[in-house]
Amino acid sequence: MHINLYLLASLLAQGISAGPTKRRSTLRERVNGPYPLDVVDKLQEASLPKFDAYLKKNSTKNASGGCTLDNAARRLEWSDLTISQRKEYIDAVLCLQKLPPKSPRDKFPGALSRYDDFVATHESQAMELHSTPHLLPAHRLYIRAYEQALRNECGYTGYQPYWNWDRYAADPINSPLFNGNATSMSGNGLPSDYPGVFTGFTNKPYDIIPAAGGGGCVTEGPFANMTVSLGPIGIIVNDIPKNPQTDGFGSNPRCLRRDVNKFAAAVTTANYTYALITENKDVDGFQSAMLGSSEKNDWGVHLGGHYTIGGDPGGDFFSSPGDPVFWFHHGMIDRIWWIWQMQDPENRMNVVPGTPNATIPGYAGGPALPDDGVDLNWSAPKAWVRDLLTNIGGFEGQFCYIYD
Ligand SMILES: *[C@@H]1O[C@H](CO)[C@@H](O)[C@H](O)[C@H]1NC(C)=O
Ligand SMILES: *[C@@H]1O[C@H](CO)[C@@H](O)[C@H](O)[C@H]1NC(C)=O
Ligand SMILES: *[C@@H]1O[C@H](CO)[C@@H](O)[C@H](O)[C@H]1NC(C)=O
Ligand SMILES: *[C@@H]1O[C@H](CO)[C@@H](O)[C@H](O)[C@H]1NC(C)=O
Ligand SMILES: *[C@@H]1O[C@H](CO)[C@@H](O)[C@H](O)[C@H]1NC(C)=O
Ligand SMILES: *[C@@H]1O[C@H](CO)[C@@H](O)[C@H](O)[C@H]1NC(C)=O
Ligand SMILES: *[C@@H]1O[C@H](CO)[C@@H](O)[C@H](O)[C@H]1NC(C)=O
Ligand SMILES: [Cu+2]
Repeated sequence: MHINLYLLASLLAQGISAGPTKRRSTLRERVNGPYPLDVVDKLQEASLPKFDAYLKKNSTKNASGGCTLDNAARRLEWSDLTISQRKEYIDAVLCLQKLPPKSPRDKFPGALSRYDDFVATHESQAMELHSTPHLLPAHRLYIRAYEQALRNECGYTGYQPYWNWDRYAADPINSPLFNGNATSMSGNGLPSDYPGVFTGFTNKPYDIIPAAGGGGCVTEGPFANMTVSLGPIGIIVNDIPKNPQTDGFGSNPRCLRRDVNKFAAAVTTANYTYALITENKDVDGFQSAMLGSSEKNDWGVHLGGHYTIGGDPGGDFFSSPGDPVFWFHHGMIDRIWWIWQMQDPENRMNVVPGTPNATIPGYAGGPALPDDGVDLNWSAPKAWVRDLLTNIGGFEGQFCYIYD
C-alpha cells in the first residue's frame, strides 16, 4: 500500500463569445448525446438565473470587469468537444511538452519542458498550494495559467476541458477519456504489482482503494511515449525509479504509469457530487467533505478522481499534475466549487475555508478575507487569494469563464 499524501495534506487544510444561444445548443447536444444531463448538470443549469441576477446587481460597480455569463469563455466536458477539438487540445499538450522550460535549471534540472514547469511549481509549492485557504483559489489560478500556456504558447483555440466524473465512473477504462485511442488522453497502464492505495482513514473497507489491474506503463494513445521526469516525491512503489535528487527535482526519465481505477471512480458518481454541493452549507464543510472523511466512510470526490488515474505521477500528491488528466480532474473540482458558490452567491462568492463569516456575531467588520498571497513563481503572475474567488471577473477581470 502506498500512503495517501493527499489525505495528509487535507489535514493541513481544515475566448470570449458564446452567447446564450450557444449555451442552449450545448445543452441540446448533451441531451441527445450518449450522456444525458446528470443531477449536477441540472443543478448547474437551474442555478444560472440566480447567479446572473447576482452578477447584474453588482454590474453598476463594474465589479466583474465587463465579464458576464454570456461573454464568458466556456470550458467544456471532454466528450462534449468534437473529435477535432479533442485532437487540437491533445496537440497543444504535446506541444507544451516539447517547449523548453523556464524554471531555474539549477534548482529543477528534471524539468525538461514547459509542461514540466507546471509540475515543478506544484512539487515545490505543494504544502502552500494545498493549505487553507489556498487550495481552491490557488488551483483556480493554476489551471488558468496552464490554459493560458496552451493557448498563448501552443496556439490552442479552445479552453481547458473538464472531466465530469459521473459520465465515465461505471467503466472508466472504456471511456472517451481513458480508452487509449488517438483522441483519448491515453489509456490504462499495463498490468503490474501496483499495490492499491492506503487512504489513511483506517476505517475498513474505506482504508484501501484496491488496485484495479493496471499501474504499469501507458502504451496506447497520444501520451504513450510521454517522458515523466520530475519526482516521484510522495510515493515510490513497484518499479518506479527513485529520483536522483533527494528533493525530487532531478531528472528521472520514465514512462507514464496509470491504474485507471473503477473502485475509486465509484465515489465520483453524480449523487455523491450532488450531496457534496447541497448538503454542505458552509465553505469549511464543503472543502472537507470534498476531501473525504472517515466519519462518513467516504473517500471524497477529490481522492476519487485522483485515484481513478493513480499510478505515477498521477498518484503522487506532489507530482500529480505530471499526468495530463490532472487538469481535467481539478477543472471538475473548480466547477463544483462554482456550482456550490452559485447556490447562495450573496454569501458564498467571497468566502474561502478558514474565513471569518461576516454574519457571525462578533465579526465586527474585520478583514473579510485574509491578505494571503499566491505565488506560483514562473507559472503565473502573483495574486491575492481574495481576488481569485470568482470565475466571472476575478483576478482583475482575467478570470472570465464558466463550465458548460
Ligand atoms: C457584489 O456586491 C456585494 C454587495 O455590495 C459585495 O459584497 C460583493 O463583494 C460583490 N461581489 C463581487 C463579485 O464583486
Ligand atoms: C468595466 O470594466 C471593463 C474591463 O476592465 C472596462 O473596459 C470598462 O471600461 C469598464 N466600464 C465602466 C463603465 O467602468
Ligand atoms: C475514440 O473513442 C471515442 C469514444 O468511443 C470515439 O468517440 C472516438 O471517435 C474515438 N477516436 C478515434 C480516433 O477512434
Ligand atoms: C511512440 O514511439 C514509437 C517508437 O518510436 C512510435 O512508433 C509511435 O508512433 C509513437 N507513438 C506516439 C503516440 O507518439
Ligand atoms: C450513490 O449511489 C450509489 C449507487 O446507487 C450508492 O451506493 C451510494 O450510497 C450513493 N451515495 C450517496 C452519497 O448518495
Ligand atoms: C455564515 O454563518 C451563517 C450563520 O451561522 C450561516 O447560516 C451561513 O451559511 C454561513 N455562510 C457561509 C458562506 O459559510
Ligand atoms: C517561489 O515563490 C515563493 C514565494 O514567493 C518563494 O519563496 C520561492 O523562493 C520561489 N521559488 C523559486 C524556485 O523561485
Ligand atoms: Cu494540487
